[in-house]
Amino acid sequence: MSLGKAVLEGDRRALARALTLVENQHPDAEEIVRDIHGHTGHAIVVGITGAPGVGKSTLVDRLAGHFLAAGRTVGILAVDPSSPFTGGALLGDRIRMEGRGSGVFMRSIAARGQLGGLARSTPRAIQLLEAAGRDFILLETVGAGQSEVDVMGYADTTLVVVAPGLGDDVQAFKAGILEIGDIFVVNKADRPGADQTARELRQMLSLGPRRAWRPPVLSTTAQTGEGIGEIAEAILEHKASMERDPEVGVRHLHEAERFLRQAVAEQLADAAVARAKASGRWAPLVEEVAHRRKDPIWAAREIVSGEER
Ligand SMILES: Nc1nc2c(ncn2[C@@H]2O[C@H](COP(=O)(O)OP(=O)(O)OP(=O)(O)O)[C@@H](O)[C@H]2O)c(=O)[nH]1
Ligand SMILES: [Mg+2]
Repeated sequence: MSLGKAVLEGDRRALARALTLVENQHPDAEEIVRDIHGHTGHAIVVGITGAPGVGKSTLVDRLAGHFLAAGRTVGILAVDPSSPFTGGALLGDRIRMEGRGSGVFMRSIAARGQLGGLARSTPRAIQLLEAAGRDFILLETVGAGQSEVDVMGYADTTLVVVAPGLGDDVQAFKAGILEIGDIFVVNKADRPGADQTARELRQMLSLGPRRAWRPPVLSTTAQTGEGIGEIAEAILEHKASMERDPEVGVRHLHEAERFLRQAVAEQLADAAVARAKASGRWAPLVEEVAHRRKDPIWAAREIVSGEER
């Protein structure tokens, strides 16, 4: 039986193997994704982002527990843009999550050093979890950099989590996080200053563009589970609101176009780089760019055209 088929039948070990192939960008991954593609697109993908230590994993764990109790299945992806440095923390996360039993499938995926690696592997990992029959997919990423914003582009609903005392985070909010949030969560509501942080957030949001969906600011104490039900409700309300939105069809087309464009770019890039390596031009060009003898854009032209300049 093919790995894709086994994933569709809910085989957890097959799912784990397929995710590893996707993460490593193994050539076989393409075939698996092709086999399962028709069985994807039904799950609710929830992105959870925010600065380190605000309580994202605790919140994810509680949300998973909430959905499980409602008889739904959950897949969790911890997306780590800088894995070589935080592998230890993720391992701790994983152990914590596995306490939830078989209704939850938890997995972390790392960048593996390749540029754009996460942009490639994240949507495929989501598809695998969908094919494996997960109703909700929770996607945790750290921070507020461009790669996190990109990863959150794959979520239907994005939760931006903050903790009392915005402080340095205000800077992060300028970096586009305010725009991507569909639901704002002030976690650690048991700590002093939580109400003020919520007020500050609401004020910042009121300055933003008017959208059909007004992102709510909700408070939680993830450690005790306080406020988790409201978050789950807001996620479902956001989904319903998106479905009522007449623009949704257009957005799906845009999304499909973005995926297709990305897949074309990847395939062209892979072919051009392979050709340059085969002809022995790749390593010298890398060297020339490294020593600033050649501009990367010109070096890329040479690789794409196959002609020496
Ligand atoms: N007081 C308080 N502490 C909390 C709450 N939620 C989480 N914490 C604690 O905050 C710390 C960080 O929680 P995590 O869930 O690991 O935070 P995170 O955002 O996933 O962290 P990174 O993945 O490392 O960015 C842990 O010690 C939690 O126990 C809360 O509601 N109140
Ligand atoms: Mg975490």
